[in-house]
Amino acid sequence: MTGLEQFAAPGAQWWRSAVIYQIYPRSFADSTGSGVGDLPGITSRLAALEELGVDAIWLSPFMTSPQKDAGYDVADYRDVDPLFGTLDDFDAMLAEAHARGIRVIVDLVPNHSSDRHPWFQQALAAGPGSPERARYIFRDGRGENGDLPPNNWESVFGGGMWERVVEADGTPGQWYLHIFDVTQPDFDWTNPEVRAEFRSVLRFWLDRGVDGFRVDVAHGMIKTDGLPDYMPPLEADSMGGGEADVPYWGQDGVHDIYRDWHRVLAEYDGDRALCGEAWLPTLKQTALWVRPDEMHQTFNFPYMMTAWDAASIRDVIRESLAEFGAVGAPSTWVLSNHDVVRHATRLAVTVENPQGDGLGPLSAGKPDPAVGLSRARAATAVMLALPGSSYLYQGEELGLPEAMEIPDDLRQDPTWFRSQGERYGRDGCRVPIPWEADAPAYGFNDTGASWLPQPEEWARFARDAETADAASTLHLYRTLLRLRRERALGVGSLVWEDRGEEAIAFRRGDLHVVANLGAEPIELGDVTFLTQSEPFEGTALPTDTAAWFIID
Ligand code: TEU
Repeated sequence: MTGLEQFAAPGAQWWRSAVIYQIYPRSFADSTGSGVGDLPGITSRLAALEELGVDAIWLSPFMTSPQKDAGYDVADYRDVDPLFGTLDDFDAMLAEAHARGIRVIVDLVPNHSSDRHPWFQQALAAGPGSPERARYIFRDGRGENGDLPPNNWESVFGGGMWERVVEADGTPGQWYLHIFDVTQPDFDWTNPEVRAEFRSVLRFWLDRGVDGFRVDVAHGMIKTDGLPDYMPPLEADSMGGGEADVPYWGQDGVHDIYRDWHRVLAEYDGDRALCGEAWLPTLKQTALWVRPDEMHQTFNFPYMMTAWDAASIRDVIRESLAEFGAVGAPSTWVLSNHDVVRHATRLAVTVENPQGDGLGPLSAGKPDPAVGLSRARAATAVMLALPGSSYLYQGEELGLPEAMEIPDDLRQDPTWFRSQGERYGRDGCRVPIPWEADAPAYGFNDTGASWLPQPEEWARFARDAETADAASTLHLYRTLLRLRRERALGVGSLVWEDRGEEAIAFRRGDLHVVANLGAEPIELGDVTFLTQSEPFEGTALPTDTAAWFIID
């Protein structure tokens, strides 16, 4: 038995086939009217997700944080930030989700903490050579007076990866490493104390009943010994795509950490799962994160980053099934998240747009929104027919595009600030989502406040408007998810079919799936449609359209 056939038992290990919906708490639903979403807001809107038909939700961080990187800078791993509510609110949300048959995954950020974390404050106070400093990566500077950074690494958000501190006596002192913002110091994961602390954090949330963790920067926690100089090649993107050996990405040492965590989760009932956020250049490398004793899932970023081109998409699907299958793991699939341009926009951008650059008022290559939306709907119709687990990002079920016209003075992403406005960053995919066409803030709250401005034309994407429209993106998602469940498409294998160079075509049992990425219609013959990504007459599949059908 090879590949995915072995996972044929429905219900076993839910994460192998689950559709997992990413909630970005600050932009989902706001119960207080502050302009930032919160946990009670999520609880109040869970019915909509049950109706949509997802198996689980993943919540981006809601733990105590100064919010310098939208919560990916955690100051207390065991509490809820007052912005989002309380631990009681979390427990209530979890109970309500479970009552509706929805599992809950929380985001764990172990690569770095906030500089407001007590450990980092203690490290600053304790001084060079102390056990407190040894929890982070402090080094003396280079040069005569130590005023040059310890090496030449560059932060993912722009600028250098080191910050010099002022010692307790007021003199310029050591430097600390931060892969991301200066407020996000990296932990030293070779320190057993750090390992023990995170085992305890895992248990804290497992004891509360969470079903698993999405692990942030799961490729970054171990750095090459000696921290050697390294400069990314110019053509590389910010997450290390295309680079072979980067001293802070994908180091072998990370795997021990996940083996350790695997054992912690295995002590708990109910198939708790780890999903890694590991940006790696190849699928072969990515699959190392999900060997049988490590994580359960890892994001398929090569799939997400594949251009709208039939041959490339067929290849990445084939390779994903082969590489993940070879280590006994399900493939995952994802088209959008809070770090990338929404796929209803991205798939029609007409120039190169490196991940993390985002799109803003002055960007080149802005897409035709109608083309983007058709491609996005077709892409999702392909994705939800694939065996394995799929991730959805809040708002994509409404067909939301990237918000491309956010004024400069309202931007929030540290990428924008650290690159001096050269990269717009990720705010455009993080705008609060619309619920009601005619309500303040489109029903995000009842005051109209919103931490990022909502585009004026978003009324037509509101959930209530789409509920009333049988041809809406929301109805398409509901139908795809219902059929996927009825036909147990999350498990099993696929058989490729030939519908020409410009098509993605495969069969799942008697269900046929075809997407047309070419300029000419594709004649499908005598078929009965189960669903079409875009309604069309007759049996010729139009450009940028996908269909699920049975052959008569
Ligand atoms: O992202 C990790 C990561 O390497 C990238 O996605 C990166 O943030 C992006 O490419 C910048 O252009 C995770 C989180 O998903 C992201 O939101 C956080 O900012 C980051 O970690 C730091 O915690």
